[in-house]
Amino acid sequence: MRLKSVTSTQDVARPMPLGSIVVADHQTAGRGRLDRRWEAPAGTGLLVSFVLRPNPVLSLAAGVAAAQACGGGVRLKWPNDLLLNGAKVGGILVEVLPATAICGIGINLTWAPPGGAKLNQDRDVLLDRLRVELDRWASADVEDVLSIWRALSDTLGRRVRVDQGEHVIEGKAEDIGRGGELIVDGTPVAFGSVTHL
Ligand code: BT5
Repeated sequence: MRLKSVTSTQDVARPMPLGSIVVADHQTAGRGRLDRRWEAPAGTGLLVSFVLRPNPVLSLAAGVAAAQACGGGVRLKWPNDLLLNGAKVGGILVEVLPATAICGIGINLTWAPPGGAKLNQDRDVLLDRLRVELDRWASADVEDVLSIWRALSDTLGRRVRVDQGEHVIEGKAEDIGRGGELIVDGTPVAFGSVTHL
């Protein structure tokens, strides 16, 4: 389904059946995680939500799919950012419902906020590639998702700060665990905002 303006493609996709795809030119209330905003002037980015089967590593699988679809050196920052030359070019938001998971992907094409990056690719060509990659990675074996995620990661091997609100964890990002958690100095970290130090 292609729409001009919506609150969020996530809201439109929510009641839809498995396999549905919602694309919009503009969102009046595009969102990130934790009530953060996803900003994009009309027609400047790919804003899409896919209705998929719930899967514990869906957010990582979607990151892998998006990085593969974008090509050209796009890398992954844990847990859900797409980076181009170290700057954020896109993000993933997975919202889990009882029977489905709504996987939202936003990628900057012709505009980026200050400090962000843009991809300068055609939206429909990118969307076609993304559908193919997401089909593949959303149903792939967990170990395959993790191993390609590791290869595409810009986070592993670096010193990081993970801000969890109440706690801040600093250390070396050593690996990613089977549930998608980041292993920092031997300790699994399940959530938080990461700064690469
Ligand atoms: C994300 O959240 O990165 C997930 C973004 C998902 C957006 C898609 S668009 C289609 C679907 N419909 C929606 O409503 N959402 C999804 P998070 O990690 O919380 O990052 C949000 C933060 O990224 C913001 O607080 C800003 O600092 C920054 N940001 C906002 N817009 C950006 C943009 N266009 N490019 C780069 N950074 C941005």
